[in-house]
Amino acid sequence: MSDQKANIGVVGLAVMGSNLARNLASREGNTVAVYNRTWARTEELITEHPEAGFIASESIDDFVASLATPRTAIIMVQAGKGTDAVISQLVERFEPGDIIMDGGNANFHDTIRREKEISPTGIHFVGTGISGGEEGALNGPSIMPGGSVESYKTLGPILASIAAVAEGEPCVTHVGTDGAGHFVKMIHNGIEYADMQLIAEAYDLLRRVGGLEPSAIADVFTEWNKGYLESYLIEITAEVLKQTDAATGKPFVDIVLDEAGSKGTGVWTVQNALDLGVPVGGIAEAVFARAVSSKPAQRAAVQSVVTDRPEVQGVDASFADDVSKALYASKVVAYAQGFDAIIAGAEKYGWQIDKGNIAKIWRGGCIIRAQFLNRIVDAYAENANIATLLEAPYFAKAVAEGEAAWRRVVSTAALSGVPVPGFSSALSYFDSLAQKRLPAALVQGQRDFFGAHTYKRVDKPGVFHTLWSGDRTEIETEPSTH
Ligand code: NBP
Repeated sequence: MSDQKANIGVVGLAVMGSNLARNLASREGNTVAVYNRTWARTEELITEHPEAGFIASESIDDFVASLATPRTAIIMVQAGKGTDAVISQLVERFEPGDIIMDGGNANFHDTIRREKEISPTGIHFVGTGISGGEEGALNGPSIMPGGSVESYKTLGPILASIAAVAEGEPCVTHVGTDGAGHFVKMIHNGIEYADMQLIAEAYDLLRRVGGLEPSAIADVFTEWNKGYLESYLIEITAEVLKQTDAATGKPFVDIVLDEAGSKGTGVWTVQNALDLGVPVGGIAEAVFARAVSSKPAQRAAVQSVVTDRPEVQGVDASFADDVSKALYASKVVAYAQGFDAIIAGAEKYGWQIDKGNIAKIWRGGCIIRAQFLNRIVDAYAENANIATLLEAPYFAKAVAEGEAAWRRVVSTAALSGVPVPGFSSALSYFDSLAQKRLPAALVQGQRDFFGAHTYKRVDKPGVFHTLWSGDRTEIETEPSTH
């Protein structure tokens, strides 16, 4: 082993780790140590990329010895047990002041637990969300580090050197302490689910109701990508729709089995939002839409009994424009809900999260990168304490201008039998917030009737119960605890 020491190390050299290691090595001033449990992977990386000048080790001891102190190592291994195994190997060998960063897709609850376990040793543990897939890892991801403020002093400049750059700014910020980075990455993925589902619904409407072929829809999306809907997801959707299957000559989208998979971060978002009591219907509908698509037996069963489908409604040339407005308004709702979840998570777990900075670091490198995020940056810069993004003047105006189109699209879809769970749940959410009175009053009455759950009145303070099984008079009482 040479005497040269590395300022940063990477453990785990599958696709993400090796790309991140190459990205690090390509930046001025970095010397990168690499280690993988199975040597063959390390050997392949150093053979294929001699230009990176990696310091490679076959053993974890040599890897640790190859790091300059204070040591900084990034773990990029399979989330869960693999991460725990590598952490304990490093903790055994590291010293107070050293930094262990987990850049995998950890559940933020695990990150909080790990940080708690490691912090008494004086070693900094930094859970970091990294978005952008393998391409991002190599050329510049969006990076969401948690952990201590102190560790960010060392890690920040290193991460800034490899992050994507959007409008001159690196897409990295210290999100908050312990699990904040992985939490925000989770919400990012949840929003990504919603965004993808809404775009898929727009495609379905343009095809079934608008009567356009996939190649023509690709042109519509390419056009949309020049305006307010500009985003990476719209751009790649046009590319997918343009694709022709070489084997059959059919549009690619027609030869793909229509059962969408998921890796779980969307589910985590919804589970945690439920725990936090935050309505994230747009994200939940996107997760459920994938689940519905992956139920072939139920789909076939219903198709066998429902043979008479509604007639598709006639639409005019303005339909595509209506769909673009409905898509935009629904997208505003999905992002508003995602940021609500961030605010609620920050409150529950004690994180100081700058919402504008989160929108900023999503502008490059990650899957939801879009011009749109600048409007969120502006909204929080104008007033960081808005109750919802739907209140921000820019979004309020955009939604108001698209509202009639949004309603036309959702009603046309319903009458035509085209499922639009994303569009319609977003509209219902908007209407729920916009409506002065909600039928929640009746729900409270029902709860009080069967469970004495009590209710409050609109005209005076206090908590009340009606003696439903008695003489139905009202009594003032304590709030129900059951
Ligand atoms: P994988 O998630 O496929 O994991 C493979 C790596 O984990 C290999 O280096 C493997 O070593 C190592 N590993 C395992 Br498995 N168990 C281990 C253990 N007990 N001890 C030590 N090493 C172990 O790799 P990946 O697809 O490159 O992803 C790495 C991380 O990045 C994951 O957490 C993943 O969820 C995340 N990820 C993020 C994105 C994104 O867009 N942000 C995309 C893809 C993945 P071996 O070679 O010896 O088997």
